[in-house]
Amino acid sequence: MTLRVIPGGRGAAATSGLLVTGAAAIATLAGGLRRGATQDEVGLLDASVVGGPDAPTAPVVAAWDGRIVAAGRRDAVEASLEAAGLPLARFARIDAGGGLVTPGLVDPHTHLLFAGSREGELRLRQQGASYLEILEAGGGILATVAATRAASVEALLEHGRRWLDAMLALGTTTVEAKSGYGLDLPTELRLLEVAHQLGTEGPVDVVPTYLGAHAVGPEFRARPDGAEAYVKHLLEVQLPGVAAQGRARFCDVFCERGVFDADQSRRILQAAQAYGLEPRLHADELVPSGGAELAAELGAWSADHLGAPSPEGIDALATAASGERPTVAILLPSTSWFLLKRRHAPARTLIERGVPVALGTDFNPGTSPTPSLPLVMTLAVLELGMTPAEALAAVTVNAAHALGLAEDAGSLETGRWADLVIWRVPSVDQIPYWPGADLVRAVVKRGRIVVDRV
Ligand code: IZC
Ligand code: ZN
Repeated sequence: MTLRVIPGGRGAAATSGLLVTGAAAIATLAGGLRRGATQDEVGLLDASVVGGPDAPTAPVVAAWDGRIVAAGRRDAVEASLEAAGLPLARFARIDAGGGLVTPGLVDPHTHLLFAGSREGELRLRQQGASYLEILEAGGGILATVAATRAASVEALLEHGRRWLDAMLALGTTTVEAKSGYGLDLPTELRLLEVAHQLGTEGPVDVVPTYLGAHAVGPEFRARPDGAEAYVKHLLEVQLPGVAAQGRARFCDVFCERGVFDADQSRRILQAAQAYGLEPRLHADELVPSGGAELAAELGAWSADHLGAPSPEGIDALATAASGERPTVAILLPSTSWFLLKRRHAPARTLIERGVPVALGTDFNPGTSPTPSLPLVMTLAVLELGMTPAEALAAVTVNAAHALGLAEDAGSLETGRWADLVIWRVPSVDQIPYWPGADLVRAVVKRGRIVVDRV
């Protein structure tokens, strides 16, 4: 059995149909954003109750022109396709081989683009150094900034392709990618342009986010008013440049004690909103910093990390959760794990309070060098106390909502992109159960088979 990641981009999108048959079950994730008790509902179509994967009533998914056109009982789907003027003869078939079928996974928080690596920091942490101490000493984000500024566009593209391929082979079909390793306008623009280009190349969709406020830039750090001077530079130079370039959809800020405080984060995100860049935040990753409160106040698309939110911050997210478009809590357990933390995000409290929870890899060279959402699901189950079904909803429908892609990604419903994973295991519970294993049988992106291990 060989792994094939099949190249090809948007232009090669399917012009006819694909029918996925032979599934043990299909987790459709239909029905919209999950919160509270519904976080645990995956919309399962189960073949075992209708006579097995090859029964005429077994569940199938049909795609046409890159979008889902039907999901349900095979006999009913086939009849509806014919009735809609889509002859079955125009559908290629793919056999799920008794595996589970889910939507393509959505990774809503990555720092995809960087140069270099930071394995030395792991040793420093084992010896007792903290994340912020390493940053203050000129390591951490600043080390990656130096390497990234020196990297060519070609090198960044090559790096991006390498890791997007790795993510795709693990089931991820849509990725958010932050800038933030430039901290000057030319490099931030270069990172956003590369992210955009990678998405255009496909097959993985890439959503670029501007994160100029990832750390105070090296040119400003020696000054007594360094943080304020850098915020002024962000507002007067970087933001107008990023807005004029037009690649970023979102603006993110690392709101954390010792990085940007809540007041600075508010000013940056409000200025970004005025340019049409929508807010999301690194909130309370390490200590309570007012990040969750600010995310709720601004109606941010997401509050990310939440390793140490205040009780008031949780209250604010819970209040926002009853509104029309709640702020999604994007939890990143591979980061707290890699930072040797014993304390993780309060996933159970958030779910019980009705806050929609998503999960991401936080892929980055310092605190989470893993491209694997299935591994993150395992950590969510083992360390955050989430159920496998809650974790699956967190990397599909809720992650898509957190990126403003609810109409396109995250569920197997009519009209969504035909992005799906065929797993080599038959149940949702088995995805987090096999940590680090090779569980993907095939991946379909916009109706095309792009990974095929059959
Ligand atoms: O490079 O350290 N937390 N940003 C905020 C990171 C982690 C990435 C890094
Ligand atoms: Zn991050």
